[in-house]
Amino acid sequence: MKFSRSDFPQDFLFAAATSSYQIEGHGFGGAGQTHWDTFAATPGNVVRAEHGAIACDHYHRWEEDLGLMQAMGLDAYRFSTSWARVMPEGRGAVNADGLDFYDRLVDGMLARGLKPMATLYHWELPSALADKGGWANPDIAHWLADFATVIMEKIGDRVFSAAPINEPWCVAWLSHFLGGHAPGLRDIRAAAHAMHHVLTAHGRSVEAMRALGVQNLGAVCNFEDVYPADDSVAAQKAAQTYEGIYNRFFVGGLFNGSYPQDVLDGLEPYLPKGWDKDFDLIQQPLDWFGINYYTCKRVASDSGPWPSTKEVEGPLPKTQMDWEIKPDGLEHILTWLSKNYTGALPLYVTENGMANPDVVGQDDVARIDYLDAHLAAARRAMDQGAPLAGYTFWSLLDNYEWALGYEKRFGLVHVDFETLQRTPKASYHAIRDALCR
Ligand code: IFM
Repeated sequence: MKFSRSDFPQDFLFAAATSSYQIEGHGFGGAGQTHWDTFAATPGNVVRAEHGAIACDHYHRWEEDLGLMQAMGLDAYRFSTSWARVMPEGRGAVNADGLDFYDRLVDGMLARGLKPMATLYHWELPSALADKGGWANPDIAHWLADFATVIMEKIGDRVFSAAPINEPWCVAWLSHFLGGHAPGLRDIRAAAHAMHHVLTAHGRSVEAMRALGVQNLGAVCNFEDVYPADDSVAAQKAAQTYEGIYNRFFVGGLFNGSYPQDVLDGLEPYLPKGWDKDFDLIQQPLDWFGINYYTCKRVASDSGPWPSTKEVEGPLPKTQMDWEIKPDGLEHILTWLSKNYTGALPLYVTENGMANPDVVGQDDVARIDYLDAHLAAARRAMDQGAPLAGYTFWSLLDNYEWALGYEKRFGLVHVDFETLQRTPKASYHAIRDALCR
């Protein structure tokens, strides 16, 4: 690796991230059914109908996994809490084993010098709440805030930071408009409701956690570096619409107290009644903002109703996900956000990494190069004034990549999904060495 810890300020945090359903093994410990279990059980939704029942069995192997991060020299661990593990029906009864699991996990992090960075919701909605309309139901704001209270009463005194929801675009648009994630809807009204409720749920949960005295609260959104696929006016308009939905809608709500007009042009008729009265709730003061960045997108116009956009393949080298590798997109997103939305608020790269079809013992050059190039881009953004306070590798382990099953390997540590054996890859060793320098 070309980067070293000394390239960054002394208090800059290096972390690795995972999420509950992707690694824990949802079949263990009395967790309730989630919409991902039923989405995966429905033919055609997930590659080979793979699911998270065992995943990496982190539920039983968490000590080994924390040990791997400690040995790498990381400062923090970004993990998520499974709502259905803690509250199997989403509301009401609490599963003591679930709460105890996160209690042990947080103590385990602290004992190993890892700062716990918690995300409340990383996509596995309890089925009982999905039955009630899930993210399309306005009550989800209260349901998530109640879960926030239950889990944070247990671990909130010891977490370094907390954010309610990972990647609102995926929770709302990908899952309710594009149909690619649970609940697999393709419905603009459900999508518009989810786009708004993901932010009201964020606001209520931040409010609930503040009331408990939980410190260092933030939000985490994903961003893509978006370009028109060609020079036409139509492609420019399509790219602007795509970029509005993906990059500007959620930060508009969180930091400006409004949604971008070019998105409202298509979405407003489908938003829930009274949406424009909710911005005081949505705009809770935050202590930091998290950016998940992986790739860029080329967008052309498409026939059919709004948003009339389609993605076009680009020329750059691609990862196993077929995502173009565009490190300066991270520099662009970080500087654009700090100039236009977040100002002096500390920023964290809360996810960045690449999938590669790794085989144990094979070199890991592509991942090392990818990470090095993105860390250099993050450093350049800092030089231009972006107040970046930390960077998080996605992901510690190879894991369940949602609708793409176990095939796409994002880990710094290889997982054999037959034996569950963990084997650190060359990128793991390279980062460990870089963090000592
Ligand atoms: O695996 C996902 C993660 O759950 C959310 N951010 C993107 C990652 C890679 O697709």
